[in-house]
Amino acid sequence: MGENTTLLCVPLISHNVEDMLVQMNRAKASGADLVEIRLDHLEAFRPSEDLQRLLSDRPLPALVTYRPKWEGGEYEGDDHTRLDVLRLAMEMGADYIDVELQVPIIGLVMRERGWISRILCPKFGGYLTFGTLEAGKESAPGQLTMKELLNVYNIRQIGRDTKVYGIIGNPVGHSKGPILHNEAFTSVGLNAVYVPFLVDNLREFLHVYSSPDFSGFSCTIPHKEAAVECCDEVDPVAKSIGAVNTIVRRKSDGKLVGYNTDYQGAISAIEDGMRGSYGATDKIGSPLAGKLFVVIGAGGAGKALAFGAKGKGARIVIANRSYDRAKALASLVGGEAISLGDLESFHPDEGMILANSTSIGMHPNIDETPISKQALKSYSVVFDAVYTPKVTRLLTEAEEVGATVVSGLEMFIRQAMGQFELFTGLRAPEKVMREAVMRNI
Ligand code: NAP
Ligand code: DHK
Repeated sequence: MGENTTLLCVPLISHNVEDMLVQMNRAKASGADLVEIRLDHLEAFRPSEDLQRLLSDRPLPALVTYRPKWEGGEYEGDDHTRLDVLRLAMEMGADYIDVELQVPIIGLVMRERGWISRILCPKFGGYLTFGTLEAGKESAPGQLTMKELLNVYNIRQIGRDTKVYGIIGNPVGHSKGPILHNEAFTSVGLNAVYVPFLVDNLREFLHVYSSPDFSGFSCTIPHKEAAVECCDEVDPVAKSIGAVNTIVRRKSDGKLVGYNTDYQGAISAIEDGMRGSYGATDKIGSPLAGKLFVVIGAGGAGKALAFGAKGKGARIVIANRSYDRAKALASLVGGEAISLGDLESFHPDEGMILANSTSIGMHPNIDETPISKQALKSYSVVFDAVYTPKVTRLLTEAEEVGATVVSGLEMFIRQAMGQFELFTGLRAPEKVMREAVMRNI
């Protein structure tokens, strides 16, 4: 991948000169190209003395900014004084000064929606992007840290011909996708980057980002169902599930093709869990065949699990908070619908399989669980799609009553491996992807 010329700038927002000088050295050590000295954050600022101390022997080139309140800064004085100070900074050797209306234009968008402007800056010839020394040290909302820019997004390697992939959702900041896919791209030497797209309207997003450079997307809540309608073609299984979590821009004709890798991820994880080990090789027939497979939830993940288990010959029961959705999904897979309340007394078989596909128990509500420990005794295998925390209360209690448990993390890794192969046509680097997730979960 080619190098780029975009500069990495660490914003310094200390309230005194001593701390600003300490942060300047930390910025140098972090790999930054320059620092932004935000004079408007300094308390008891003495222009001549303080600029002298800040600019002499500085370890990095300095952009001097004196941001007024009316532009989101802290300075409340008159503008003539402010501009005089910036002139003084120039005379004292500042490498750059920031004047609100002056070129070069440094086009950056604020907050989570603007993350892509800060990461993809080098791809579009951006002059500069900001990276903070740590979270909480931002000089404007939406700034990423130097570590994220360098180590997660490999920003030094992004160039004009870098292909862009990403996760589309709302919210999207929690996703581990950028960590996992960017490490995978790097490990196979692909000139590509995977970024978070905070999106409200999927159809509008796909219309705006219609360039072939935007090569593929993961879809999460709340866009999986809408994605079925937004793709030019949809894989038959994804169409029957009614949920797309992977969109690929076909190289030959630019068409958007939708797939669902959630169901493969979840079902293969459960099968291997039942065979006693992940990645089991004796894949002769499915251990799900003939079993009673109870799905809690009827959303995107629930549909994937129900259709996936059905395809393996299991008998399906859907339990859901909204009973009408349980009935609709059950009828699609030739199964039975029950209410959440029915779960507690539902044990027509021994050795049943339970799969939670609701967000119950997901961080921060980690004390919640969709079913009592007593009722869990009727299940031999329990899967939880929730993977934050890695071991939910449901899985903890299932293990305590002797069930085999399968984590949503295993589903997440496997659905991502399927996506990687659809994105790139290459075999997924499983070891790299597993280690990347385990380091960051
Ligand atoms: P979704 O389409 O919004 O479906 C959410 C489901 O959860 C619906 O059936 C909903 O019931 C039910 N639900 C939500 N809050 C509930 C509550 N407080 N009490 C009872 N039921 C509740 O979401 P999704 O895409 O299927 O994702 C669901 C969960 O699976 C999320 O936690 C997501 O993180 C996880 N997931 C994990 C992976 C993975 O790779 N491990 C992949 C996909 C999803 P109603 O129908 O009544 O609204
Ligand atoms: C979560 C899902 O539900 C998957 O279907 C997506 C996304 C990835 C995530 O990165 O959190 O493929």
